[in-house]
Amino acid sequence: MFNWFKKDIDKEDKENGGILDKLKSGLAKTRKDMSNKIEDILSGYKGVDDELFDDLEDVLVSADVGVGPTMKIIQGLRESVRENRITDPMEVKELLKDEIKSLMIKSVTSNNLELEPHPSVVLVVGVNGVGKTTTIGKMAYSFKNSGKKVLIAAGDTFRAAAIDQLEEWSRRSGVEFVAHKEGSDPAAVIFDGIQAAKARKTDILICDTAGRLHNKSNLMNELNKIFRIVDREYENATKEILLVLDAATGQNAINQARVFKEVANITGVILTKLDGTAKGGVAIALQTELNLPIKMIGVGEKIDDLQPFEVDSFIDAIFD
Ligand SMILES: Nc1nc2c(ncn2[C@@H]2O[C@H](COP(=O)(O)OP(=O)(O)O)[C@@H](O)[C@H]2O)c(=O)[nH]1
Ligand SMILES: [Mg+2]
Repeated sequence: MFNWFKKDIDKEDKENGGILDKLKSGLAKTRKDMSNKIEDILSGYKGVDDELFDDLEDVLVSADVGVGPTMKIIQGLRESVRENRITDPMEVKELLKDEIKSLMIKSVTSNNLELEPHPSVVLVVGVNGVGKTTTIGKMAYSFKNSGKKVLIAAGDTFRAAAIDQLEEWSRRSGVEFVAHKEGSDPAAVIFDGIQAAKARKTDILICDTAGRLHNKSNLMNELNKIFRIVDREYENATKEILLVLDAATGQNAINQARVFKEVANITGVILTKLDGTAKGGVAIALQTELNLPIKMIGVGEKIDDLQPFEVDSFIDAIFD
């Protein structure tokens, strides 16, 4: 498994306030919403009955967990309450957390980025404004800090500003950068990125892409050209196709994921902007309803505000 951080996630990192602390503060809005509502419900009941389950169901659905996953979670919860002979409503919360965790874990094979063996190529896709370029900057920084040789390719050639923005991130993260002029063919940029990666013995090539999602066939055409180049020119590279989604868009993020999943073999999701939203529950829907592994999460705009996704710590952070 690729060692994402130099430090263990559980170990306190005093300099930046600790990874778990940052996760908790990044998820504060979701926690406030989800956890408070659940506690209000549980404290309002004297026993565990059907009405309590219905109320919990409403909270999950309103937190963008999705109707399908919510049904499964509540069904599982009912069974485990029965099996464990739980009569105190306050004990239901831990069981609910366990249900969500186990459903998430069994819905995907792994939440780890698969970047080895090197060389590897990471294609970053998603609609405009979700945080692709920012996330690439954060990833580049993180990979570089773990000792990797990284190169980024500016495959969003639609606006000059997008190329400049990525160049700025490459400067900040201290990694190399390949770009063409505004308006040039994105596939040609990726081609050059691959040649440069080979020549420079790069471990990880990260490619930005344009996010103009006019319609499905347009999206398919743009991505296909890039996929063909990568397959032809970098056949043996380990590949990740990461879909970036803005958590704040809730159901919209789910819809975008459906479209991209139909078009491309998405290997993972990066869920951004969790710090500004109470809709963190979309992570549960993405992973359990669409079987898309969340691989990383964005919890702020700074260069170190990107974390590997881990079911246990994520669910603990939104419930405790
Ligand atoms: N608060 C917050 N803002 C983010 C995060 N990720 C990206 N952004 C902001 O989202 C905006 C759009 O990001 P950008 O990378 O340009 O999106 P792109 O169009 O997909 O490349 C920028 O203002 C970023 O600073 C995050 O995790 N948290
Ligand atoms: Mg961009």
